[in-house]
This record gives sequence, structure tokens and C-alpha cells, in this order.
Amino acid sequence: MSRLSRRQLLKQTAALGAGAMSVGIGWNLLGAQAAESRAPASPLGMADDLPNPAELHSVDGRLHADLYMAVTEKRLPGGPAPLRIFNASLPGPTLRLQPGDTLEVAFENRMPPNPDDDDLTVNVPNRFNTTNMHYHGFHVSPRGNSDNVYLEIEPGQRFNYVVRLPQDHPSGNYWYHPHRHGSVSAQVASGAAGMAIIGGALDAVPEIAAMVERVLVLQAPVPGVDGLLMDEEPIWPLTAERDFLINGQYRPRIHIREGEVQHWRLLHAGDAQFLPLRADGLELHEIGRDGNPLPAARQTDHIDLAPGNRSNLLIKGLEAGHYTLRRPAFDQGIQALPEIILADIFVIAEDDSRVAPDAPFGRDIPQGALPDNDILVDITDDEITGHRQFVLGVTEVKGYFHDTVFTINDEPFDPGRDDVVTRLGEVEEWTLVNTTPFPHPIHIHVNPFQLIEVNGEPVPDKPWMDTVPVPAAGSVKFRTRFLDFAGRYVMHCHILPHEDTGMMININIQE
Ligand SMILES: [Cu+2]
Repeated sequence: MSRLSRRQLLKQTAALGAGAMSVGIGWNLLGAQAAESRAPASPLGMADDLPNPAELHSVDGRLHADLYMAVTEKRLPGGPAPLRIFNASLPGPTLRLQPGDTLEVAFENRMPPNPDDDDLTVNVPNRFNTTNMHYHGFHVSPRGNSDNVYLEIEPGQRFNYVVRLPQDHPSGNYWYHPHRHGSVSAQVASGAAGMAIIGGALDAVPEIAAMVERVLVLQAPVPGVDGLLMDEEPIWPLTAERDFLINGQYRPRIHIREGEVQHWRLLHAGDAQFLPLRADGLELHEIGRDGNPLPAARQTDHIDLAPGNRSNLLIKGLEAGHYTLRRPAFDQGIQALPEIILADIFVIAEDDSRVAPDAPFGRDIPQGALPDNDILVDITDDEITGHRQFVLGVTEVKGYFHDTVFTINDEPFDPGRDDVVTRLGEVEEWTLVNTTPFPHPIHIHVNPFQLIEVNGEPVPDKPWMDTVPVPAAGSVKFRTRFLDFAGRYVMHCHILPHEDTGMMININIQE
């Protein structure tokens, strides 16, 4: 194909009309626009304020994203480290979608070949350079080239994902990360993750639409002992995650004006430690959990995030001053974990001249019911068509990593076994019983669930979630509808070293 002259290009651009001209960078003159891209930027337009990650927005119902995973050197608090990450970016770009959109990911594995002497036993971490993609929390097909976590994309290979969101998809915070059994923990612990936001009714609430919006991706990348992470040893202890980053920055500065309410989209993309977060001196209201709006704004003094969880948080600056976003010291089961300061928060004057004049300024918490959604209607007792119980355990088996295998109903993961077989349209109540002395955040793909009980106690607002911590020596009960999508997918622990060493089952939903 001959190169187009500048004049020809101008002619073609003109032919596309005024609407096309206003779209800006990222426009492909010879075809439909693939995505509208935004560079990282402070939502207040301030120089030393934490930027939101780069974003790719869908256009006319379609988002085409070129994503690759490669080993890229990044500066961590402990020094430079080579990490397995998306698009040389920590975190990866935020994907912004609308219900009904089609997400196309042209994925490429640019990592080097795996070592020849890898132990290929199932449930032993292996082949850290083999990967795939999971669209965490998406209510989409688990088959073919959609949210299929059984794929194995080898170094040098490309794969095209096409993920179709239903028109009634709930509005909220989702994320993408690799999910190949055996290398999940190494890759997510390395920082391979990004936010995905599905817009809709929640964003249209006038009080929320008026707010500055922040995307906060919490990660604690764990490097190898001497360069690239090549075995599971450095990430195996719970205390391996030490330096938590937000959007790739260690202890960033976040600004809020006096009287201002900001909408924070929080994602816990770490792989092991829990984050019971506090921002003492500021007012907190939670409006969404995982990808799902709560029935109404709920005031609280803390937000509990387990690995995999997301939260829509409204945070209000009261008096000017210096505050922190922190995790207090706490016990995660039998393990004592220290306090972490994640960010410095500065409440500044309402008319601070460092803020861009066109920055939004929200002031009000929405009152009354938040928008509901057809697929998040309360599950009633008489809808239930079946009950199941799953017992979470750990056992010693010689020859496995640290002689340890994590189990569900006494079995470690077997890729060839269907642990749950049921049909589209069934509605089930599941009880998860934890026999171990540490909590496990359990995640189920494709369909969210409604949390009913924790340790036998009813949960007041019965939130819809996709990842729930089962307390140490405790239990949870949830209800779920198997809607819209037949196929095979998984339920697993989101402390990812536990998943890689066995704590996962297959769910087969038949037509
Ligand atoms: Cu676990």
C-alpha cells in the first residue's frame, strides 16, 4: 500500500465530518475508531496530586485494546525490579466500557520462553511466562475467546479476545488480570492488573456525576530475589507484600477541597494481604461493592478490601489539614500484619488556586435508593433450587511446593474434573466452611452472588459481590443465580498462592 500524502489524509479526515474531528488522538483514519485514549492525569489538574492511570474508552459500542504482557523494569521503593506487567505500565490502562459494549483485546505474550526444567505437576507453581486473561466480575460468557481462563498463551503467541457485555450489565468497578493456573500468583504479584469500569446508572446519579472521580489501584509488587521472579518462594509468605503502591506510586499525595465529596474507585489488586482501610478525620460513604451498587449510600469508618475486592467510596473533606489512608495493624488469621500508610491526604482550601478552574466540585452524598439492576434483585427463599457445602482446607503432601496442597471438599484442583454440574436458570445457596486458621477470599467467575450470612449471622444489607472472605475457622453463606451463560468456569481462593497450590474447583453450567 502506498503512503498517503498529507493532502489525501486531510481530505479523508474532512469526509468523516465534524463529529469525527472532535474525537482527537487515537483516531484511525482508514477505519472505525478503536478506542479513545487518555493519558494519566490528576482529576484536579494539580501538579503533585496522584494521577488516575491511563484510560481507554469504548467508542460506538466497541473497545479495541492492544494489550501485551512483557518483562519491564520498574522502580519500586526497594530499587529497580523487572516485573511481568501489561503494556509496560504499573498498573495497566483502565478500560472504560458501557453495558452492551464489545471488548476486543488483541493480546500478545511478549515474555521470554519458560525454563526447560519446570515442574509441570498440577498445583505446583510453574511456567511463569505462560499466561491468559480474566475479566474479573464481568457477567459474560466463559467460553471460546471470551472470559475463558482455561486458555494457555505461550511466550511469543497472540490471542484475540472478544467479550460481549449484556445490555443489563451492572454498573461498577471490575478488573482484568492473568489467570493461568500455576502462574497466576507470580504474575499478579508482579503487578499484572488493571481496572475496568462499566458505566451506567450509578454514574448518572446527579450527585455522583458532579464529583471528581479517582481510580485507585492498590498493588504491592514482589520482585525476585535477584531480578525477575523465577520461583514461588519470594511470594509464598503472607508478609511478602511490604510496599503497597497506588497507581504505581509509593505513598502518593491525594488532595480534597474543604466540603468536597470525591468518588473513589478502589481496586485491591494485591495477591495475599487484606486491606481494612481507614481515613480517620474524613467522612466515608460506601455506594458499591465489587461491580455492584449498594441499595443506598452507607456511612462507615472503614472499608474492608480482600484481594480481588473493589469498592465505590464517597469521601468527604471536612477541615483543612493532613490525613492518611492507612491500614492499621491487624491479625490476618494467625498472622500479625503491621500498619501501612498507603497515601497522604491533604484537605485544602475550597478555592485553592492550584486546582484547575474547570475541575468538578461535588458536595452532596446521594440520599435514598441508588439505581437497582434487573440481575441484582434479592434472591428469596422460595427461589432456591439447590444447596451445596464447600469445605476449605489445607493438607501436607510430600513433593508439592512446601509440601502443601490447598483443598476444597478435601480435593486439590483437577482441571479434568467437574466439581459442580448444574443448569442455566438454577438458583443455589452455597455454604463455605473454612477449617484453616487463616481467612480465604473466595471468588466465583461469571455470576455475582448475594451474601446472606457470615459466621451464622445475617448480613444486614445483603450486598452483591464476587469475592468474599471466609473468616478463619468460620463460614459464609451466599445465594447465586446461574443466568445467561452456559459453560465451564472456576471458583477459587484469591490469595493467589493458595489458588496455584490447589484451592480451586470447576463449575459446569449446562444449557
Ligand atoms: Cu486462600
